[in-house]
Amino acid sequence: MPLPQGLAQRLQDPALHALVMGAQEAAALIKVGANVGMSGFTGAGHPKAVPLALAARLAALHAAGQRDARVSVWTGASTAPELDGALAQALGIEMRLPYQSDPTCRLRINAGQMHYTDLHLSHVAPLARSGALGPLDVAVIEVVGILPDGRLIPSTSIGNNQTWLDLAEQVTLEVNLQQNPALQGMHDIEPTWLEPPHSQPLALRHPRERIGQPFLRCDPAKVIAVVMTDHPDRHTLFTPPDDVSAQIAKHIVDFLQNEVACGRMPPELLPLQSGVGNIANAVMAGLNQGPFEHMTAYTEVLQDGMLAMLRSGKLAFASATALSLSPQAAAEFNTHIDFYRERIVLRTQEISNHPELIRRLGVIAMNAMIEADIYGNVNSTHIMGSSIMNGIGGSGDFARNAYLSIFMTPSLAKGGKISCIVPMVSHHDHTEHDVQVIVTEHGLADLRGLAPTQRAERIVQQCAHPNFRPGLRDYMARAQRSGTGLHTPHLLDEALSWHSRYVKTGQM
Ligand code: 0RQ
Repeated sequence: MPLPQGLAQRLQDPALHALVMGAQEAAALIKVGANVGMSGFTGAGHPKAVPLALAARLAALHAAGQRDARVSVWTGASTAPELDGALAQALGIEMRLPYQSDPTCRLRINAGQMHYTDLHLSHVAPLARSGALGPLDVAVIEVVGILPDGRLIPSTSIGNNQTWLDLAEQVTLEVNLQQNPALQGMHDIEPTWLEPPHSQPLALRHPRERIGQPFLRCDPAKVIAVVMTDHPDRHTLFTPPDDVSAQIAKHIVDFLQNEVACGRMPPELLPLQSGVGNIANAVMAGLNQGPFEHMTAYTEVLQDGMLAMLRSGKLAFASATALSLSPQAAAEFNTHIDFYRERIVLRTQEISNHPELIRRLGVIAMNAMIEADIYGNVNSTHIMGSSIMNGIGGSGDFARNAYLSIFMTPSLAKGGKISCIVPMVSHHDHTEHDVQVIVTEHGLADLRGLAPTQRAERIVQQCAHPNFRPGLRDYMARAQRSGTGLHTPHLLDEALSWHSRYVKTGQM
């Protein structure tokens, strides 16, 4: 049978021709109860057709009364409606890990209808290889193409793909015609890992360096299906920077300028890491307008802001594990892909987020948060202590190991009803020990070298919204008078009262 149009150039390994099939057929090969490792990271490089077909099959089984018609889904990070959304909608997920940002998924998790293990992204592959997560039954991996010798040209994200290909008993490949064949050469896939106590130093000293090959490896005997797709990545729109995010960006640029002036940072800065979301994107826009030249990035996600910095020349090079671009930025990327291939490398997330490398390169970590408390503990994941938003993602990998760890948020949420600076965070992701700088639109609190009560003074003064400063000061003063321990004074009966007040009255 001739290959479907467009697939012949992409699927060059003749041994796999006989395995070409439709998404429904491929989905039918995935057993109920399987652990499925899928590609995908921040809406890029995820399989687009098999998960949808799998969701339809699981929904039909549910409708027929099979209540255990579920699979467990492991990825690199967040995906898109056609993967997380569809499977969650179908009540088809037993366990999801390690990161999601899908509204339906979030709803199901918070309703107790599916499990979610929220992991540091650098921990996922070693945990999976150790066997602690259980066996991986199937990998479903999007690729740009397959070479005559079976090597795989990776897509717009790497994530955990090589690990899933290594561990899975069976492999389904989605060849996506939408992905630009000129992506070939942009990736760096490291050689096989040696596990402790035999692991070796990772020989990267600059974001630009490479330690592997630009292809994913796969044992051809494992491949059970090849599916052709022709669908774009998620391509979420970013909101243009507003006054609040522009102010946050300005505080960070001013602070970094001062770090350079003090000799703590070279003029081109140290490699940048930037988290997900609109604020992180706006900070990159601020840096693009700022005074620094020849910057580099050692990050996990490359959003629009960093792409613009590469285009302007402010950013000389970026290492990441995934692209996460708006439709306009994706078009720009594809039009000038030869330019970007010289300036971007996409790596395995175990490498992009590796503590050894983040520490050695001296990364400046800049991540958004949900709330911080007066002592500088940070909550990145939970609303009012209980409901998951997205997950910790790579923020912990970077914050804990960075040269400089910055967390940022608007001072208010929900139209001013919530203060993002609170007496005590309602969930802990990053402890005070991993948080050096907190920024809101009101100012920047440099917490380095300060004791807890000094940190509290500075955070309230610099970062809290003026409407909430008197309440925070009153709490601090009374906690200090309580005398139960003056290193990090708290009123245990009141520490979370701001959150419970919001839950009861809709206002902190
Ligand atoms: O809720 O959408 O219902 O209005 O939280 O807030 O202001 O849109 O913020 O898009 O920058 O995301 C921390 C979630 C920030 C993100 C977080 C509500 C607010 C809104 C989102 P609505 P914004 P952003 C590397 C780094 C963890 C992973 C990470 C994140 C929603 O940055 O997921 O850093 N980080 N990875 O209204 C109650 C508060 C709130 C609040 C905001 N204090 N209380 N609700 N909200 N503050 C990348 C990866 O790891 C992949």
